[in-house]
Amino acid sequence: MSALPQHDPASAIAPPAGSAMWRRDFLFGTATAAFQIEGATEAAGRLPSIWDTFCATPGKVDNGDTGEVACDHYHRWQEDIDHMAGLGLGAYRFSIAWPRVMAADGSPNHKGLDFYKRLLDRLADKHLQAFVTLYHWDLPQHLQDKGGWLARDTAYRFADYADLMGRELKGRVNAWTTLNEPWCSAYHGHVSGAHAPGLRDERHAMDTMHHLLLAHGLGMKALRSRDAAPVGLVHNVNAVLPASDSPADRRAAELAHACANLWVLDPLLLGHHNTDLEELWPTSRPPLRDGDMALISAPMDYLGINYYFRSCIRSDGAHGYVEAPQPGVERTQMGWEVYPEGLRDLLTGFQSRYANLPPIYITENGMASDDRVVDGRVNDEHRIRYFARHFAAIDQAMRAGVRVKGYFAWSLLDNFEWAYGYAKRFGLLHVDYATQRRTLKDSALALRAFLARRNAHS
Ligand code: IFM
Repeated sequence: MSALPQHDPASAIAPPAGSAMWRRDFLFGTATAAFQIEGATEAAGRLPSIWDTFCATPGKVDNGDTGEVACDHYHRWQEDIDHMAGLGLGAYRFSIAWPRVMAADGSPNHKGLDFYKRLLDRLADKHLQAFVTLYHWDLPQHLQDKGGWLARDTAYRFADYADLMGRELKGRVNAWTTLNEPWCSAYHGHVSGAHAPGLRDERHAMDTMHHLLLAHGLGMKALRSRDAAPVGLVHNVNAVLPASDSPADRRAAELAHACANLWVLDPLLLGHHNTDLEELWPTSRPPLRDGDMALISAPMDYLGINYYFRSCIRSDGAHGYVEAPQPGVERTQMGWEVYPEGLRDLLTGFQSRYANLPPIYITENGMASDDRVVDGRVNDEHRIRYFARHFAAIDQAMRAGVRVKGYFAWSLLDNFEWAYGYAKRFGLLHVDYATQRRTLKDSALALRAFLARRNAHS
């Protein structure tokens, strides 16, 4: 059994008094992704994904970790949903594994689909809204073998998948997300090579992003033809600070902002690609065809924002930028700076830049730390402070007029943190990977106490 923290846990984590986040119609949830938690990578006809291949390639993932077992959520999903309900959460954001639900010929894999149908039905029983992401990076390997996101055809295969999900899961989903963090798929998957499929070439940048965004547009259209639930996309945003006041560093920071934030948001919300990127990647141009931009910029019902950190940026002396080490700032286990005000500033900045900014959900925010169970308890007061400070920043953005409708903590469980394997722990629940035992961290207990107080007040 986990003990409650000594201090008043609800007050320690709560948003400021009077915040709209105290109202019951502001949604609180947690988020996960299929490959990071499910395990059972060979169950019931699941096909290999690019992340299975990447994990099997020596040197790609720390410690040689794989997704084969992960948090064994494929078998423990009922217990995991019970935990969420016990915390008093109102929603769960998770992703469907494309290789689990669709055969290589495009036909449905009903055994795989049944897993998600059961999950969705239990979420509804427990009054948890389901925010369902179609693509959180686990592209079927057979599509990678035909070019992956470098091939325009993959966008059409994604539309087929979206159409199938809309047909099969119609009426069970509260909100659809086409893509999670296309920035990471394009940049880490195809430019830096840190993520699957591990390609490293800046000439891939605009091709992959354009095809991903096209997949979003086509997928959103397909979903809307099948189901009435709102549809959006989730983008990871970063705050950027110039390392100095010099014109070169300030320009470098502008380019970093264009790359991190506007590369995805301008096409979606302005209907054109951001031209600063031509300075950054002179050899990469989007493979635009007639009609693409109308699909890509079709109005979304909401925008999902994932926020974790700020980067300090200086010029690299040429046309690019590099991160400048900034000593003395608070950092998480990932080495990411804790800077909640960055979220507020980005949200208010987007509100000014985009006249058509849709309502926003914070679809991920959280921190990794080296959490341990001691006498049945996980003391993660740092995470409680982290959440409280980000709630305050979101509240300030809302008071400045940004429409934020909900917040999803990353993550429900400690899980497979991609190229870092299992060493980085982001969960509200600690996972002992040897036994699969879940332990509520103090942050989970504090969130539970706050939600109980909120429910009692409203
Ligand atoms: O674990 C990831 C998640 O899959 C996508 N957003 C960032 C998280 C932390 O790195």
